[in-house]
This record gives sequence, C-alpha cells and structure tokens, in this order.
Amino acid sequence: MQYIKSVSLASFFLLVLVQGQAQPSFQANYDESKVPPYTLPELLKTTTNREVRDKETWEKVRRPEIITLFEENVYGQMPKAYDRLTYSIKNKNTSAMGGKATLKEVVIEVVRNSKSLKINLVLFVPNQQTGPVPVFLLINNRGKDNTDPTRSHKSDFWPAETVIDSGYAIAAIHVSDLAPDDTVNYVNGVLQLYPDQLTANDGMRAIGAWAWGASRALDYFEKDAAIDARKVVVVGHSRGGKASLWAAAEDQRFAMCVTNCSGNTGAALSRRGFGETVSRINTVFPHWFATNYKKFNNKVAELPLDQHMLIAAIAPRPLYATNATKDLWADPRGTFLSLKQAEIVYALYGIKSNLPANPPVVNHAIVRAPLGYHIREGEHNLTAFDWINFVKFASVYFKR
Ligand code: GTR
Repeated sequence: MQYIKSVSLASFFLLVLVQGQAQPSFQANYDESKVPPYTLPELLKTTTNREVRDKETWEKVRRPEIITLFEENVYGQMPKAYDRLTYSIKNKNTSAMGGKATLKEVVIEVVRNSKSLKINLVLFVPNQQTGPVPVFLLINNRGKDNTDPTRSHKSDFWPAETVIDSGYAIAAIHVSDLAPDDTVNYVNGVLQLYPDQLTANDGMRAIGAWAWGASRALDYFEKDAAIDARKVVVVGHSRGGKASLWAAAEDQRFAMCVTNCSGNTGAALSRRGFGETVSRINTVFPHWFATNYKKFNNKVAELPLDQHMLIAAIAPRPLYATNATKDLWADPRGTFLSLKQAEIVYALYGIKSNLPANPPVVNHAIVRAPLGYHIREGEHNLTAFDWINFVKFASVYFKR
C-alpha cells in the first residue's frame, strides 16, 4: 500500500495495464502479408483540395498545413515565446581529448513568467579548425554517462572522439532536463514554463519538450563563435529520433536531421501497423504525445496525416534515417517507404532523390542522397557504424 500511495492513480493504472493484461495481449504484426491495404494522405494536395505544383505553394500553404496537423493531432503545440535566454559556461577545458578539442559545459537558462528552466549542454569543438564548425547535437534519451564530459566513460552512443577527429563539433542535451521520461514527472521541465499546455488537448508533451530543448541549444549555438549555426545536425535515437524529426520539422534553422531507429511516430508509416502501433505507443507512453493523438488509437486510417508528411516537412534539408535488422518493432520497411514518399517534395526543389525502389542491402549506407538511409545489422541501438555514416552524409552536404 505504501508503494501504491507513492505513485499517482494514473500511473498506478498504467502499471497495472503494462504489467497486467494490456501488454501481453498486444501482438505486434511482423508479417508483411498482414499489413492492411492503406491509402496515405496526399502530400501534394492541400486540405482544400488544391494541387501543389511548385515550391512556393508548398512553402506558403501545404507545409504550414502539415505542421499544424502534427501539432494538433500528434506532438502538440510548440510554444516559442520566452522572456529571456541566457547561458553560462560552467566548465571550459581548451585541452580536452589530449588537446584535440575544447570542452564547454554550458548551462542554458530559459525564463518565462518568472519560471526558470536550466538545460545542460555538453559541447566539444575540434581545436584544429580555422573557422566556425558544423555541429552534431544529440538529444540524449539514455544514461547521462553516454555523454560524459570527462571522457572517462566512452560510449558509441555518442562517439565524441570520432566526430572530433572528423572535424565536427559534437554536443548533447539530456531529455531529463526538458521532460523527465516518465508518466508522472514529465511535467517537471519545459512544461513548467508553459502550464497551459497541460490542459489543452493539443498541448505539448514530453517528445515536444525534447524537441523544444534542441531549439534552445540551437539558440545558444547562434551565440557561440566557434560553431557554424547554419550547419547544425539534430540527432536522436528511437524516442530521441522521434524528437529529432519533430525538432527539424518545427525549426527550419536545423540544417540537417538524423533519425536513428525512430519507428512508430518517428520515421515509420503508422498505417502499416507493422511492429509498434499508435495504440500501443499511446498506452505505454501516455506522456509522449498530445491527448488528441489517443483518439486515433484504433483508427489510424482516420489520421489526417502519416509520418511521410513529417519527413516532407523537413525538405529540402537533408535527412538521414536508419534501421537495424533485429529491430522489426521500428518497422524498417515502413521507414524506407516513408522516405520514398517524401521524394516528391524534394523534387519540387529540383532535388533528385537517389533512393532505390527497395531498401538497400544490409550495411550499405546511402549517403549521397538528400534522403540518406541504411539498415544496419544488429539490434535496436545507436552505434559507431551509424555515426560514421552520419559524418559521411553530413560531409557530402556540408562539402567537407
Ligand atoms: C520502445 C518504444 C519505441 C522506442 C524505444 C526506445 O519501448 O516502444 O517507440 O521509442 O522504446 O526509445 O528505445
């Protein structure tokens, strides 16, 4: 009883749901022949049925419509106003990584209506560079030790040394500063600044808060002379990859997006119902998306959008998506198809996609394409192989 009292009623029922009946009764479909027939909402037709034939109409009408559809139905509003953003350098070491890099541990403070939020940013900048450098910014959804500023703990989840050796800066923020990843405490972060969001059916939730935080890191990069703020790559893995997509769609200052194994409500098409489903994600992670999204739990065909539209909203900026062979939960085929669907929007900009008709063979990275992709051998994870290809992809577009 003690334990029950210490968790809220809502999370208690969720616990029952997850540990009790709901979870075991969920049978993910992994059979391609059982993917239902589906019709995707058209990218190049406005809600008033107007054909979109040029990038002007795309930018002025259709793209804003798509962003609004995602705000209202999936990720919630993205409040942009704040009263003040300041930063302080908590720690600086110009001879980090044996002299190869400068470490900055930055505290970004955002104030709104006298509420304050502090975001910790870890940043390494290569020393052997003459001008401002592009940066990879990871939205870290795993342990903080993955982005250890002291480098006594090293991890392929954020292989800072490799990225520095390639001439790029690398940075990370942690989701717990923005919205702790649990059903109760997610309110203790960005949402303290925007309490109205909590009562709105299209209010921001955790994934929106993480994406919001990535934009605040970008606000900081704009003030750091060592960083080329026009070349910021927002990176996320899995739930973090859902947030990196949303961040890049919402904030066009991001030059590039990497979404690693992001699956359902990330890069994969929801209507395929392959692996994780909308209903399952909303049940197990009720704090991730807007309340309105739950209306579609067993009615994905009624969604006025699908995830190819989120990819398209990032066009014409380059986007790299990945999958892993042992991660069918994230629907690799549905991810690739989502990218394929978005090609027509890149075409509006005269950008030819070089994606093949079918997913490439395992471990073959398509880096010379505005929509880059690989399916790696192995588990659901963010690995050295993934990062090496992000760097190659960025180097094609940033011409480095
Ligand atoms: C899973 C969830 C996925 C993905 C993953 C992760 O449990 O169903 O959508 O976000 O967690 O973040 O590793």
